[in-house]
Amino acid sequence: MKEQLQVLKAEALAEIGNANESKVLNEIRVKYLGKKGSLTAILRGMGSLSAEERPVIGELANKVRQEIEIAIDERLITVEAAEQAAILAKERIDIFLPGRQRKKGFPHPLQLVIEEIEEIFLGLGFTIAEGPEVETDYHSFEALNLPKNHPARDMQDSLYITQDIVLRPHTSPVQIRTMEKLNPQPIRIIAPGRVYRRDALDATHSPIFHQIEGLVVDEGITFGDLKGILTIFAKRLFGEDRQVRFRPSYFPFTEPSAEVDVSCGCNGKGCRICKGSGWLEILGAGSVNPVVLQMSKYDPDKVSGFAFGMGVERIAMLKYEINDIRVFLENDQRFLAQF
Ligand code: FA5
Repeated sequence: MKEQLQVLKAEALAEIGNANESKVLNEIRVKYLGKKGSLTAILRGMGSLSAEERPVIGELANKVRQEIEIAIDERLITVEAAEQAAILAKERIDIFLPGRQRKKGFPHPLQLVIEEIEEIFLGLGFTIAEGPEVETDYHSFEALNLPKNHPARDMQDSLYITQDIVLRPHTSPVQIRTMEKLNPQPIRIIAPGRVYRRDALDATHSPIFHQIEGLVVDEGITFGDLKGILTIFAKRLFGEDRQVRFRPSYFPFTEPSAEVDVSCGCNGKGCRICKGSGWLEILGAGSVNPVVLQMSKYDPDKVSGFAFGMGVERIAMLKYEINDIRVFLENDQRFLAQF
């Protein structure tokens, strides 16, 4: 039995010496010292020993157990240190590696144009108003002097939700909502927002686009005020050197009505953008029709006003010389990143 113990010790120490992984050392511990291990198996045979031999073998067995345990623990220190070093080497952070660049976001060109126009009008004493995109027929048409069956309703081929509810085809209903809210106070607002029409998508039309409405109501407001404000606006937006011209037009909610053009950047030479005319159309406008004032309970004998409405996409196209409205909807990063 003594010999068996010596052989077991020699085998165990040799295995420990060869082990290079902590996992293997733990397996060796179980193999020799565990409940079902070889040392335990030898000790089970002690019953057959004489009373004198038993304590001698018992002591030897304990010593062998201790020596194997110490050898495993010592070897573990070296092996675990090597394992730790290997992990650190593998996970080392290279602080000189250049970082990954995150792409910065940027505002949409339409947003930039809306903000620029808002800034100009805020500087002229206007405030910003809003209205719903899902509107009543009354606010979209009737109160703007476009009764049911009025031929001018064809001007905006609209998207109806029910007979009386419509996706607003222009921002003009905000005129009515503002008059209802502020009556009888004077008004000086602009109202930017999204509008919807049954127009097919092509280079210059979109079924969803943006307008900016304007409305001024006060005592003694004249067509001259309208010309003054819109001339200042056009020059601030396109450049002081530009000319502004007012052409007679028709809108049921304004009387008289005008369409406003700004001279093209080609200086009348005629180019692709103005299609050779030297002028760019930028908005519709006019003195508020007294019928409209009256319907919203402003007294046309006491106050008068002017209103205007412009298409944001068309203005952005003129400003940035873009010849296809669809690029605003496509979200191509290469296009959007230019602004
Ligand atoms: C109107 O919508 C009037 N409400 C404007 C107005 C307001 C006049 C206040 C007088 C007083 P119009 O239908 O012309 O007008 O549209 C105004 C602008 O919207 C046009 O000049 C154009 O720039 C733009 N627009 C019209 N249809 C489209 C479309 N399908 N896609 C992009 N822009 C459009």
